Amino acid sequence: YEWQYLDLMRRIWETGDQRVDRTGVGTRSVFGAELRFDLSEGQVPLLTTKRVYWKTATREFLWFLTGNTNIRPLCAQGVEIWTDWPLARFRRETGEAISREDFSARIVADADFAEQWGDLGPVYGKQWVDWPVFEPQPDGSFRKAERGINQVAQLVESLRSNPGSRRHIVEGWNVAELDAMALPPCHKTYQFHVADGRLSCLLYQRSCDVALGLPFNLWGGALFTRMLAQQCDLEPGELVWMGGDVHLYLNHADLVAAQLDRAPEGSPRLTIARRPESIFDYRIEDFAVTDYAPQGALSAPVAV
Ligand code: THF
Repeated sequence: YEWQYLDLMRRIWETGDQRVDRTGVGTRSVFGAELRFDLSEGQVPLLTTKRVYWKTATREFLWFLTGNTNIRPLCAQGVEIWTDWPLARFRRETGEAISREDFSARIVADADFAEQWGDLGPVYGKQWVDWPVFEPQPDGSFRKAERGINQVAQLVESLRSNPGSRRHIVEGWNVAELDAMALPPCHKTYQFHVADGRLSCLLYQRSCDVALGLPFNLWGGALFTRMLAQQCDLEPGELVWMGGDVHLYLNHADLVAAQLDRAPEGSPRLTIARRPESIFDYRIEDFAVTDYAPQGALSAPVAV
């Protein structure tokens, strides 16, 4: 299954069109791609051609489900994959030349500082569990309701009560709030499908950093599907991934060359140790990966 990933990587590197992107780093990209992964019998699309930090990706995913949009709980767990965006804003607005380590430490140590500088705006978590609702008032104006829509809770409910529905969707692309987000959502739409007691997921990603982001996003899609299947008494089916602008950053050339030189080895499995009360009660200790002996880590800089 992992060959699909490597083939996509090779195709982008060899045939993608090159341009200077938003970040100024430059990319090669193709438009429109599809990958499919079997999730039955514990299989997960966890790459073996480099070490993928699946616990980091899991912590990020559980953070989405809390609805929190501040990097503080991530930094407190040693997860720094979102730190660069608040850090860039801090440096830009204060002119202070703080290191990433010191910035992250300050976010963890100082709640007020974190509140002021650690928030990413209404990104994934907020839209997933608290999509804002506006209620019409007698005078014709609109007022923001105290509680928004919990799409994830509704999804669990709809999978249980109406599995055959074609509306099992979690959407991150809140058009009205895009400007307030540090980054508009990349993995913007998750659609679920039940057939023969099997739960499948279609993950649509508008923009995809194939070297750094995609391994995390595939893991996230598989994890979400497994948690939902467990909560709804379904068997895991398939993960279908679709990308819009699917790209490789030009400064990832060394990673690409090294990874395309490797061949997949083994098939990792994901097990979930217990069945929590709800989709919101999973903890990092609940997840275990077996048969995972990845080839060496390949590091590359993230474009901000
Ligand atoms: N922006 C860009 N340019 N790429 C992305 O992958 C990306 N994301 C999120 C938002 N904007 C993005 C952030 N997610 C890593 C992984 C995921 C990220 C950001 C960075 C990363 O650096 N991974 C390294 C190190 C992991 C670690 O230190 O734990 C890796 O080797 O996997 C895609 O959603």
